[in-house]
Amino acid sequence: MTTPEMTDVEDDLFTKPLKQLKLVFWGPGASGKTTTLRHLSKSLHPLLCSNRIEISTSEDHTLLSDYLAFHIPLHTSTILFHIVATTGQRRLLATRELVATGADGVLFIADSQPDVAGENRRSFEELGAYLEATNQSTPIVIMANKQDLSGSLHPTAVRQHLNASPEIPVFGASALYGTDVKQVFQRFVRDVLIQFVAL
Ligand SMILES: Nc1nc2c(ncn2[C@@H]2O[C@H](COP(=O)(O)OP(=O)(O)OP(=O)(O)O)[C@@H](O)[C@H]2O)c(=O)[nH]1
Ligand SMILES: [Mg+2]
Repeated sequence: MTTPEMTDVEDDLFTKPLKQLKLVFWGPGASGKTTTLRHLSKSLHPLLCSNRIEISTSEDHTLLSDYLAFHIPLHTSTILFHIVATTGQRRLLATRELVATGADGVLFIADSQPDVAGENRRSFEELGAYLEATNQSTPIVIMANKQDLSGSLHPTAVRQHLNASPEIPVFGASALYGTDVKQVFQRFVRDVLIQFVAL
Protein backbone atom coordinates (compact mmCIF):
# COMPACT_ATOMS: atom_id res chain seq x y z
CA MET A 1 0.00 0.00 0.00
CA THR A 2 1.32 3.48 -0.81
CA THR A 3 1.60 6.04 1.97
CA PRO A 4 -1.69 7.96 2.23
CA GLU A 5 -1.73 11.76 1.82
CA MET A 6 -4.17 14.01 3.69
CA THR A 7 -6.07 14.96 0.52
CA ASP A 8 -6.48 11.27 -0.40
CA VAL A 9 -7.81 10.56 3.08
CA GLU A 10 -10.31 13.43 2.85
CA ASP A 11 -11.44 12.23 -0.59
CA ASP A 12 -11.91 8.71 0.72
CA LEU A 13 -13.87 9.79 3.77
CA PHE A 14 -16.15 12.30 2.10
CA THR A 15 -16.79 10.96 -1.38
CA LYS A 16 -17.00 7.19 -1.11
CA PRO A 17 -19.73 5.14 0.58
CA LEU A 18 -18.84 4.37 4.18
CA LYS A 19 -19.27 0.94 5.76
CA GLN A 20 -18.80 0.70 9.50
CA LEU A 21 -17.74 -2.29 11.56
CA LYS A 22 -17.35 -2.68 15.31
CA LEU A 23 -14.47 -4.67 16.77
CA VAL A 24 -14.62 -5.58 20.45
CA PHE A 25 -11.78 -6.61 22.78
CA TRP A 26 -12.95 -8.89 25.59
CA GLY A 27 -11.00 -10.72 28.29
CA PRO A 28 -10.40 -10.95 32.04
CA GLY A 29 -9.10 -8.03 34.09
CA ALA A 30 -5.46 -7.09 33.42
CA SER A 31 -5.11 -9.46 30.45
CA GLY A 32 -3.78 -6.63 28.25
CA LYS A 33 -6.77 -5.23 26.32
CA THR A 34 -5.83 -1.58 26.89
CA THR A 35 -2.14 -2.30 26.25
CA THR A 36 -3.07 -3.95 22.94
CA LEU A 37 -5.11 -0.91 21.90
CA ARG A 38 -2.25 1.40 22.89
CA HIS A 39 0.15 -0.58 20.74
CA LEU A 40 -2.22 -0.53 17.76
CA SER A 41 -2.77 3.21 18.03
CA LYS A 42 1.01 3.67 17.75
CA SER A 43 1.53 1.22 14.92
CA LEU A 44 -1.42 2.01 12.62
CA HIS A 45 -0.87 4.82 10.12
CA PRO A 46 -1.77 8.15 11.86
CA LEU A 47 -3.81 9.44 8.91
CA LEU A 48 -5.98 6.33 9.02
CA CYS A 49 -6.44 6.37 12.78
CA SER A 50 -8.37 8.48 15.34
CA ASN A 51 -7.08 9.63 18.70
CA ARG A 52 -7.37 6.94 21.34
CA ILE A 53 -9.84 7.46 24.17
CA GLU A 54 -9.37 5.71 27.50
CA ILE A 55 -11.83 5.82 30.38
CA SER A 56 -9.93 4.39 33.35
CA THR A 57 -9.94 4.22 37.14
CA SER A 58 -7.05 5.78 39.06
CA GLU A 59 -5.52 2.27 39.30
CA ASP A 60 -5.37 2.09 35.48
CA HIS A 61 -8.19 -0.44 35.10
CA THR A 62 -10.62 0.33 32.33
CA LEU A 63 -13.75 1.77 33.91
CA LEU A 64 -16.10 1.69 30.93
CA SER A 65 -14.22 1.21 27.67
CA ASP A 66 -11.34 2.39 25.52
CA TYR A 67 -11.93 3.48 21.94
CA LEU A 68 -9.97 3.80 18.73
CA ALA A 69 -11.21 4.19 15.15
CA PHE A 70 -9.35 3.53 11.94
CA HIS A 71 -10.38 3.23 8.32
CA ILE A 72 -9.30 1.29 5.28
CA PRO A 73 -9.69 3.08 1.95
CA LEU A 74 -10.87 0.66 -0.74
CA HIS A 75 -11.40 1.33 -4.42
CA THR A 76 -15.15 1.89 -4.25
CA SER A 77 -15.82 2.44 -0.55
CA THR A 78 -14.24 3.15 2.81
CA ILE A 79 -14.46 0.81 5.76
CA LEU A 80 -14.45 2.50 9.15
CA PHE A 81 -13.59 0.26 12.09
CA HIS A 82 -14.60 1.21 15.61
CA ILE A 83 -12.49 -0.67 18.17
CA VAL A 84 -13.77 -0.82 21.73
CA ALA A 85 -11.91 -2.49 24.57
CA THR A 86 -14.22 -3.59 27.37
CA THR A 87 -13.38 -3.59 31.06
CA GLY A 88 -12.39 -6.99 32.46
CA GLN A 89 -13.53 -6.22 36.00
CA ARG A 90 -15.86 -9.03 37.00
CA ARG A 91 -18.54 -6.91 38.63
CA LEU A 92 -18.92 -4.71 35.52
CA LEU A 93 -20.50 -7.33 33.27
CA ALA A 94 -23.44 -5.03 32.50
CA THR A 95 -21.14 -2.32 31.09
CA ARG A 96 -19.20 -4.97 29.17
CA GLU A 97 -22.37 -6.16 27.52
CA LEU A 98 -23.45 -2.64 26.71
CA VAL A 99 -20.09 -1.74 25.19
CA ALA A 100 -20.05 -4.96 23.12
CA THR A 101 -23.52 -4.45 21.64
CA GLY A 102 -23.51 -4.91 17.89
CA ALA A 103 -20.01 -6.40 17.70
CA ASP A 104 -18.95 -7.52 14.22
CA GLY A 105 -16.00 -9.41 15.70
CA VAL A 106 -14.46 -10.16 19.09
CA LEU A 107 -10.77 -10.36 19.88
CA PHE A 108 -10.55 -12.34 23.11
CA ILE A 109 -7.37 -11.32 24.92
CA ALA A 110 -6.29 -14.03 27.35
CA ASP A 111 -3.54 -13.73 29.95
CA SER A 112 -1.19 -16.67 29.31
CA GLN A 113 0.09 -16.89 32.89
CA PRO A 114 -0.89 -20.28 34.34
CA ASP A 115 -2.18 -18.90 37.66
CA VAL A 116 -4.96 -16.93 35.90
CA ALA A 117 -6.18 -19.79 33.70
CA GLY A 118 -9.43 -19.91 35.71
CA GLU A 119 -10.09 -16.21 35.13
CA ASN A 120 -9.57 -16.63 31.39
CA ARG A 121 -11.97 -19.54 31.34
CA ARG A 122 -14.59 -17.63 33.31
CA SER A 123 -14.33 -14.64 30.98
CA PHE A 124 -14.44 -16.78 27.83
CA GLU A 125 -17.55 -18.60 29.10
CA GLU A 126 -19.12 -15.25 29.90
CA LEU A 127 -18.45 -14.09 26.34
CA GLY A 128 -19.99 -17.30 24.94
CA ALA A 129 -23.11 -16.84 27.07
CA TYR A 130 -23.40 -13.21 25.99
CA LEU A 131 -23.09 -13.98 22.28
CA GLU A 132 -25.56 -16.85 22.58
CA ALA A 133 -28.09 -14.72 24.48
CA THR A 134 -27.85 -11.98 21.86
CA ASN A 135 -27.88 -14.41 18.94
CA GLN A 136 -24.65 -13.06 17.53
CA SER A 137 -22.46 -15.31 15.40
CA THR A 138 -19.48 -13.00 15.28
CA PRO A 139 -16.00 -14.18 14.36
CA ILE A 140 -13.74 -14.68 17.40
CA VAL A 141 -9.95 -14.67 17.44
CA ILE A 142 -8.01 -15.44 20.63
CA MET A 143 -4.78 -13.65 21.47
CA ALA A 144 -2.77 -15.52 24.12
CA ASN A 145 -1.09 -12.43 25.54
CA LYS A 146 1.99 -11.98 27.77
CA GLN A 147 4.05 -14.56 25.90
CA ASP A 148 7.14 -12.56 26.97
CA LEU A 149 6.73 -13.73 30.59
CA SER A 150 8.66 -16.86 31.55
CA GLY A 151 6.30 -19.72 32.43
CA SER A 152 3.57 -18.41 30.12
CA LEU A 153 1.39 -21.10 28.64
CA HIS A 154 1.83 -21.91 24.96
CA PRO A 155 -1.15 -20.75 22.82
CA THR A 156 -2.15 -24.42 22.37
CA ALA A 157 -2.42 -24.83 26.15
CA VAL A 158 -4.43 -21.59 26.36
CA ARG A 159 -6.82 -23.02 23.75
CA GLN A 160 -7.19 -26.16 25.85
CA HIS A 161 -7.98 -24.43 29.11
CA LEU A 162 -10.46 -22.14 27.37
CA ASN A 163 -12.03 -25.19 25.76
CA ALA A 164 -12.30 -23.13 22.55
CA SER A 165 -13.78 -24.83 19.51
CA PRO A 166 -11.30 -25.81 16.77
CA GLU A 167 -12.44 -23.17 14.26
CA ILE A 168 -11.43 -20.33 16.59
CA PRO A 169 -7.82 -19.31 15.85
CA VAL A 170 -5.45 -18.81 18.79
CA PHE A 171 -2.19 -16.84 18.47
CA GLY A 172 0.49 -15.88 20.95
CA ALA A 173 1.57 -12.23 21.35
CA SER A 174 3.02 -9.71 23.76
CA ALA A 175 1.09 -6.44 23.87
CA LEU A 176 3.67 -4.88 26.18
CA TYR A 177 6.48 -5.29 23.64
CA GLY A 178 4.21 -5.26 20.58
CA THR A 179 5.39 -8.70 19.51
CA ASP A 180 3.01 -10.21 16.92
CA VAL A 181 0.15 -7.88 17.91
CA LYS A 182 -0.22 -6.43 14.42
CA GLN A 183 -0.20 -9.90 12.84
CA VAL A 184 -2.92 -11.13 15.20
CA PHE A 185 -4.94 -7.99 14.58
CA GLN A 186 -4.60 -8.34 10.79
CA ARG A 187 -5.90 -11.89 10.99
CA PHE A 188 -8.78 -10.71 13.16
CA VAL A 189 -9.71 -7.93 10.72
CA ARG A 190 -9.46 -10.39 7.83
CA ASP A 191 -11.92 -12.80 9.52
CA VAL A 192 -14.34 -9.95 10.24
CA LEU A 193 -14.18 -8.75 6.63
CA ILE A 194 -14.77 -12.26 5.28
CA GLN A 195 -17.87 -12.60 7.46
CA PHE A 196 -19.03 -9.11 6.43
CA VAL A 197 -18.65 -9.85 2.70
CA ALA A 198 -20.43 -13.20 3.11
CA LEU A 199 -23.55 -11.60 4.67
N1 LIG B 1 4.62 -8.72 30.71
C1 LIG B 1 3.53 -8.28 30.08
N2 LIG B 1 2.69 -7.45 30.71
C2 LIG B 1 1.60 -7.01 30.03
C3 LIG B 1 1.32 -7.39 28.69
N3 LIG B 1 0.18 -6.81 28.31
C4 LIG B 1 -0.25 -6.07 29.35
N4 LIG B 1 0.61 -6.19 30.39
C5 LIG B 1 0.52 -5.54 31.70
O1 LIG B 1 -0.64 -6.03 32.38
C6 LIG B 1 -1.24 -4.98 33.14
C7 LIG B 1 -2.69 -4.82 32.73
O2 LIG B 1 -2.73 -4.40 31.37
P1 LIG B 1 -4.01 -3.67 30.75
O3 LIG B 1 -3.77 -3.49 29.30
O4 LIG B 1 -4.37 -2.48 31.55
O5 LIG B 1 -5.11 -4.80 30.97
P2 LIG B 1 -6.67 -4.73 30.64
O6 LIG B 1 -7.03 -6.03 30.05
O7 LIG B 1 -6.99 -3.51 29.87
O8 LIG B 1 -7.28 -4.63 32.12
P3 LIG B 1 -8.75 -4.08 32.57
O9 LIG B 1 -8.95 -2.75 31.95
O10 LIG B 1 -8.68 -4.02 34.06
O11 LIG B 1 -9.75 -5.11 32.11
C8 LIG B 1 -0.40 -3.72 32.91
O12 LIG B 1 0.53 -3.61 33.96
C9 LIG B 1 0.33 -4.03 31.59
O13 LIG B 1 1.57 -3.38 31.47
C10 LIG B 1 2.26 -8.28 28.03
O14 LIG B 1 2.13 -8.66 26.87
N5 LIG B 1 3.33 -8.69 28.78
MG1 LIG C 1 -8.23 -1.96 30.18
